[in-house]
Amino acid sequence: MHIPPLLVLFVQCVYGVKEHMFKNCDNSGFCHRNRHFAQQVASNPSYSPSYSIDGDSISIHNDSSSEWSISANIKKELPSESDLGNIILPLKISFLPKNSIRFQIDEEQRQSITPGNKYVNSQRYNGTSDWAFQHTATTNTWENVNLDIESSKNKISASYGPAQEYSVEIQFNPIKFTISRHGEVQLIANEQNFLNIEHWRPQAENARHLTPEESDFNMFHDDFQDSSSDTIPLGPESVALDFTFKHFKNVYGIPEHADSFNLKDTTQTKYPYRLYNVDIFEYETNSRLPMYGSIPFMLASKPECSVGLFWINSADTFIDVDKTSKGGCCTRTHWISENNVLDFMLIIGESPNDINESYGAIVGYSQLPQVASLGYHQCRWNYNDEKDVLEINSLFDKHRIPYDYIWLDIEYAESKKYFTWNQDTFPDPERMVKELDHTGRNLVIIVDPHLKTGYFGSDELIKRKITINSPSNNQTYKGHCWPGESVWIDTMNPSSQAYWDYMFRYTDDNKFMGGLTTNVQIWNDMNEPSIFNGPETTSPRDLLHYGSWEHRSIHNVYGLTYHEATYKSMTERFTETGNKRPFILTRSYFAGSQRTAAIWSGDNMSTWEHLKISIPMLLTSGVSGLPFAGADVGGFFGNPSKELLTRWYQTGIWYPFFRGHAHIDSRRREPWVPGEPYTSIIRDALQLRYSLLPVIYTAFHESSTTGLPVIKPIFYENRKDIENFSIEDEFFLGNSGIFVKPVTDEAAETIDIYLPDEEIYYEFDNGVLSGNSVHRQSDKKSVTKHVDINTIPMYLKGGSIIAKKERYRRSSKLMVNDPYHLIIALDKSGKSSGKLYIDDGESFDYLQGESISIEFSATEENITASTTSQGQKFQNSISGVRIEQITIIGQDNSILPKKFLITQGGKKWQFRGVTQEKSTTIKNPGLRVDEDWTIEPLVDNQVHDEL
Ligand code: NBV
Repeated sequence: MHIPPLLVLFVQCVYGVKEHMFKNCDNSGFCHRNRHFAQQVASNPSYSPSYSIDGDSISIHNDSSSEWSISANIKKELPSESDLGNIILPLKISFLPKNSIRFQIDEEQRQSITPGNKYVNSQRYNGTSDWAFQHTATTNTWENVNLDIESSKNKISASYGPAQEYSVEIQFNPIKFTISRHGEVQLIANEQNFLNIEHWRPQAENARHLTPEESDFNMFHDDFQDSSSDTIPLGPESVALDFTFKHFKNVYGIPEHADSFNLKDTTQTKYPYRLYNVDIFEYETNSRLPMYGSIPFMLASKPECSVGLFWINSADTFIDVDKTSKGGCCTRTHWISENNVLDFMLIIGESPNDINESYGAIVGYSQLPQVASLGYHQCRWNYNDEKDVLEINSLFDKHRIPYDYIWLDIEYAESKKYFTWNQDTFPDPERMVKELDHTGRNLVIIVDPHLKTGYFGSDELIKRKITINSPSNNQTYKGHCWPGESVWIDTMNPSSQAYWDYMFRYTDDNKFMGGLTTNVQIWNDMNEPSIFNGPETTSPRDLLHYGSWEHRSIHNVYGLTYHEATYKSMTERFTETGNKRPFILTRSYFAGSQRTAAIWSGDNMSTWEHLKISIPMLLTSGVSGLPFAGADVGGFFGNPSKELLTRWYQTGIWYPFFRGHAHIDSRRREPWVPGEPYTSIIRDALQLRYSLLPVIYTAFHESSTTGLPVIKPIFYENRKDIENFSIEDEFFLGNSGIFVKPVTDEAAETIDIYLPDEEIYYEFDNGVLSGNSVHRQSDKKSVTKHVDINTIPMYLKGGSIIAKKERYRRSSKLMVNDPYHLIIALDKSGKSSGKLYIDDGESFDYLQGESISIEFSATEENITASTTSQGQKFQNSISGVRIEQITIIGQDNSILPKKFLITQGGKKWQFRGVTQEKSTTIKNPGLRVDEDWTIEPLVDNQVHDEL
């Protein structure tokens, strides 16, 4: 490939420090071969694909009215001179709930081959979906059954969806899968004929298997530095396919990368977006290098339609994005994975949230976290001992700063042997945890998957045969990590769970967490897995897992199997201690991780660029179905200036997962360390976060049922304006109407805020409505705001109603019975609406209906709250909770009522509000939160007869 010299320079600057550690497309065998193949195909107009669907092999299954699938064989023709015949690749197309179609392609001959290594499973791995899909979704149901299949000699087509608005066309030769809406093509698989499946062949016969378009680069060995010992026992196995997003200019997703929200063109670099979970500490920004987690899900959206693509593959994957097409024809993408079956899902809908909803119906929506885990988390590597922990705990109180969790990093354990305590520094963990419990605070302890050799933790793994193994003898693999020589638990092995459960048990005979109160949770780090002496900081690809699967096939999902095992063990633990929801933080993740864990963006740095990039990174995570995500506040490596630390807190309060963390060599930087005025500003920011916990929890509840991102990109709110699609430094908080643009520039004096639509936006000043409002001027879509170090640019969109809790408490647990302040922000036509979701915030009882959902609505006639609740237990427990204040804000007070008639629980009473220029406040209206109510405006001297 020819790269212009200027670009080489640019690429080298961007990829300075980390570049040499990780493969790029040029030096990765399977990526190089597939790009080469694609270039050959693209440059040869008379290319005739080797792949076609055998029309005679088609069968359509509709065993019951709700189960549909189509199966067929794809023939791969080998070069004519090779006399090897055809390779048969069975294809299955199934219709999944909510307008998703899944395509799976396997390789038939793998049933009968004998691999070079007798310990290796020679099939193509097809278990990725077993981990990624939520278990209830695997059944093949189709909701809008009106599937109308039409066949002809060269294609089958079917329409589906509400009112048959969607259709799929399966063309046999050349193969093409086309998805349309109202007859208009939206997404095409294999439009460019990049379909390529490297079938099994013995090394000695390789030449006879190659077509003229193929290259044999690194098929049976690996030239890349520390990968050269890879035995590659099954030779080349890659799968690749192109997808064209028709008339879509913008595509999003495929985390994790420290890059822009709207994905970039990658065709002129050797760095396609890469998904390969690695320990990339001190990572650089504006980079397509792989990071700790992988979600092979891409979203494309335009005003009239949205589509999603889920590439169900846990092997090393590169994705080329091509935005060079002329005239806005499309965004083209090329997906290349090292091995496994070729498996993907295409989703279609109107809005981006439709796509999240359909995708989540398959892989599961985000867990509903405990409220406490949405509070502030204070971490550092390390709080040294019990005294240190308890001192930090009381300093928060001294400075009147709320927090919920304090964290222990790897130094708590004796010689980094997880499941032990260093007796000198933590002689009595039970005492410490009880002390935290007094003020409703909690503890998180780190447990990594590498277990030091020579102690019970690892001995037992070896005895039970639940380790990751070496390919040479299928016995325990030993590598290096923090504790020195270590072994790794194989959480793909179902037998690992019982051992893991045992290690986290609550019972007193457990020396680690036995007897510790229920407010202890777990952090899973280094689970890519990170291996210091492994290639690319991770596991050799030919290590073996349960089922004789090579690590190569499951690499990107290993982290999920590990944190899921921890989640299950903690759930088990909590059944002994009272039905609490576990909170697990994981560094490595895959599609589906959202069901059981939160994530953070790993080892960032104390720089303004890292602060800035955290926003697009978290937006990306949210649109990819994993909203419970954060970044280390303050930056992990280095020492932030006081200004940077303050701005980071002001930004961090919007992270769905909000934790301050720091490297062992960095200076202490808890909120009181920078001193005044910074400490007060940070306190205000933290108190603002706590006051908004009801809004944040409501957003999480919505996310846990519909897949909506918790920090929501502005094109989810308004898709009419095309500019909204590339904004990556502003967002909404769920559907609440809270709209934010954090300040992420040093010494900023002004900030330009792009307004998403023509509605009124009411300004907050230090967390309190200021009475000012902004709206788009006809000639300009942005407004310029003056900022100082106190400013967090934040607005409430006209038409919204939110509920805050405004009293300072030491932790969220102590806020449970606090009253609410309702803010009603009228839109241009004098209306607004909003939601509040409440439950006990910590148990699973909400799944039995023990919760209250409240819909608020305001019109000229009245303001109403309408509550829905199935369970009585929770409702009784909050019957004493009141609304202590209602603020109604509008464009001017001429439309604001001043006197009201309130009705609740069969009683009526009158109330007078305090009116200012743009708002009316009703103080202590005496309303309960758990019952419906109505407030009607009265004209000034009107006395209501019924009273
Ligand atoms: O456990 C120590 C650190 C941890 O603080 C950090 O958050 C992780 O991302 N861990 C990585 C290992 C060492 C990193 C240099």
